[in-house]
Amino acid sequence: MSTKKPVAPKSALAGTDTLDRGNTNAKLDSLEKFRSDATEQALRTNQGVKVSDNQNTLKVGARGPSLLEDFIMREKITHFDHERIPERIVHARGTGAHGFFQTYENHSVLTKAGFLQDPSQKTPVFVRFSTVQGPRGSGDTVRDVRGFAVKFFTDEGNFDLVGNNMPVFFIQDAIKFPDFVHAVKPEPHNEMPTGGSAHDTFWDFVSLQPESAHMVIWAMSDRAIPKSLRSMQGFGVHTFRLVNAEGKSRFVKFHWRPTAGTCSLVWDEAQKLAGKDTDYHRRDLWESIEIGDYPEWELGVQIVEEENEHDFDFDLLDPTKIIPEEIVPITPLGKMTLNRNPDNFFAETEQVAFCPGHIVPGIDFSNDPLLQGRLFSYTDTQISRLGGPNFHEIPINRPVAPFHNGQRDGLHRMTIDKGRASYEPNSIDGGWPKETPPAAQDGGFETYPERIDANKIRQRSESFGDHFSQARLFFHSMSKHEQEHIISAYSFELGKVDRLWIRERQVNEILANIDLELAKRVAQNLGLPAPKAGTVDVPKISLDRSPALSQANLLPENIKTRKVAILAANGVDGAAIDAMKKALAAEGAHAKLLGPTSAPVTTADGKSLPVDASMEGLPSVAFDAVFVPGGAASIKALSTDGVALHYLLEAYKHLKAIALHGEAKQLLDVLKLEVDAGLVVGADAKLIKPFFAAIGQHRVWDREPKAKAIPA
Ligand code: HDE
Repeated sequence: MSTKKPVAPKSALAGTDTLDRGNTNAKLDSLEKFRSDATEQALRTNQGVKVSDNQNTLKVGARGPSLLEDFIMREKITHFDHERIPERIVHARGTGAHGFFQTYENHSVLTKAGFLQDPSQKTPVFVRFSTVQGPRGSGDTVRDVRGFAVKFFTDEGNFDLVGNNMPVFFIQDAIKFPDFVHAVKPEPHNEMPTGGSAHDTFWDFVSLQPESAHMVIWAMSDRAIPKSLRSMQGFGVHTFRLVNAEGKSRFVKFHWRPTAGTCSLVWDEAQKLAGKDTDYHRRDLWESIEIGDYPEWELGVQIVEEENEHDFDFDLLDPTKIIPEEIVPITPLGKMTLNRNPDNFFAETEQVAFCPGHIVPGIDFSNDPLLQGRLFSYTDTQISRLGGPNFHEIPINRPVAPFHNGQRDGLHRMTIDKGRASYEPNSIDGGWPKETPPAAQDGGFETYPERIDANKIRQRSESFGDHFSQARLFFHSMSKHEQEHIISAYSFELGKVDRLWIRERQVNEILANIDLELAKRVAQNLGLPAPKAGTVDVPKISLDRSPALSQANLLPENIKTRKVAILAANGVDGAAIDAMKKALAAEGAHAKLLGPTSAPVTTADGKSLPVDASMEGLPSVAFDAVFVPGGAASIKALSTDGVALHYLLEAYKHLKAIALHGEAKQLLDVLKLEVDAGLVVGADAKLIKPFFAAIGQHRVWDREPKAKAIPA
């Protein structure tokens, strides 16, 4: 419930003047003038006519028929009839935020891209995170790949880094994308399932297409159920080029690393959240930004010199492969901070149009055949989604750099071009707008002149032929609990596949080539005979393990942004609540006080404490940890309150840190639980250290075998 009074802006169109866009660029004003605020403004039609009655259609008498003449009602209904646009064919469910990017230092050795030169310059960005499979209204926490698309509004034009939270992809050639998407999308006859890949057509396709093996194991890992959007890594996936002012090109892979660490939900938690809070991820992002807890990511690149292109046991152009960080470490470039929520979901998050082809001088493509196909697809899809070729004029898509060319007209053209010549060369408008020759800095875009001498053929390079060694590397790089989660995920998904031969093919022809033990465990869970050997010779690669792939190694060294539920009933120890809240705030973590109902609770010393919500209103799945303060009467009440007991058991099952203070220790007996590394008991000061240490570990993985016995 908001208690804030709305504040009127200085002028109708100046609503954002006071907002920190993290932007030092005055050119952005051209974009901001599209932002509108109706505070203290009269209700008017789209033609600017003031409306006197917005309640009644124009009628012949109070009980008579309506008149076609009512232009106000017709304008309103006509607009309403067309308020939906086609959702994205993939990545339909998304959420966006504004922010800025700042380079750490001058990277002119690597690239001439202007936004990577001056550490004092803030480049505005708009980011859209998404799931891939589900429609716009689907749940946030389903098992899926997440889109991670960033639009940099640079002074030299827009640069879109349209990536995912996984570093590889399902297919190697763009021509297979419609097949893949048709297979993963809900089945054509009944439009099920919504927001997941646990169905026949997906597993039919991937079991027939071994190049998907590596990406599918990522999708069956914890990476596919991220804890929050701010705790996801991002990857450009393809190999790109960075080109410096001397024209020297290097291959790069882009990486986003969250400062909040990389971690995930547990599966039961993710499934429950999909029902209890469909908006879980977008709410977390929104609320973090509203309270000034700005999510941040470091942008980095893995750099490969041109002459080292062929030094690897995979092809740099193959998007189903990573360059292990142990072989080529990441060079940090700068940091992105998201600090402002959109004003309007539709105008900004829905209408934003990304395209991997939006690049600036100093960045260039590689010949990755998946990337090459994407360069066509994104502009094409906007034409039907956003209704024509002028989508770049929609405020959220407009570059902050000026744009002038001979492109005119078309649906929804907004620019009123004054020139008479919409062609080049011309002598009527003085030859303007003119080309800018490429130059070291600030010149026109020039493609890197890669030499190619080859035949025109439809063929996949033999160097793309190994589909299993990196899937194996991924599995072997996981910690024990991560491997168990992967086994469970394959078993769950394949268990939903009706056709036996698809289950068998995935186990025998894909999993057995990744790892025989993995295949045997999944076979056992599906009641299939265990495979005895793989079906292909998987090449031995230079690395057996890549620790950088395991999320167990990607946690931050703090508990910043973590959320703790405090459970209380009448008679609670108020001082214990204060002490815990203070200690959490000092670490940048957040606490919410929850009672049996939404009514305030009374402390043992008679104070009335307002609660943030009832325990049912904010279930344990919405938190990282639970604290139960003492107070004899409060603990007595909680001991017989089914919702409170379920709260604690569920947090325990989801491997969360739980601290039982003072009399709350009695709950151990009631719940039949034993103290462990994350279930701690004690008095204030003693309790805080182990409790915070457990929160810092994200989840109590050692508890997992025991927690299985707790009913879901
Ligand atoms: Fe996309 N993808 N994609 N994709 N993709 C789209 O463009 C496509 C691929 C990604 O928040 C579409 O505007 C093809 C890889 C993100 O608005 C469409 C191929 C990666 C988003 C499209 C790929 C991505 C999209 C649908 C294979 C990670 C959401 C709506 C050649 C590197 C962007 C739209 C947003 C969206 C095509 C594969 C990431 C149809 C043809 C690989 C994050 O154009």
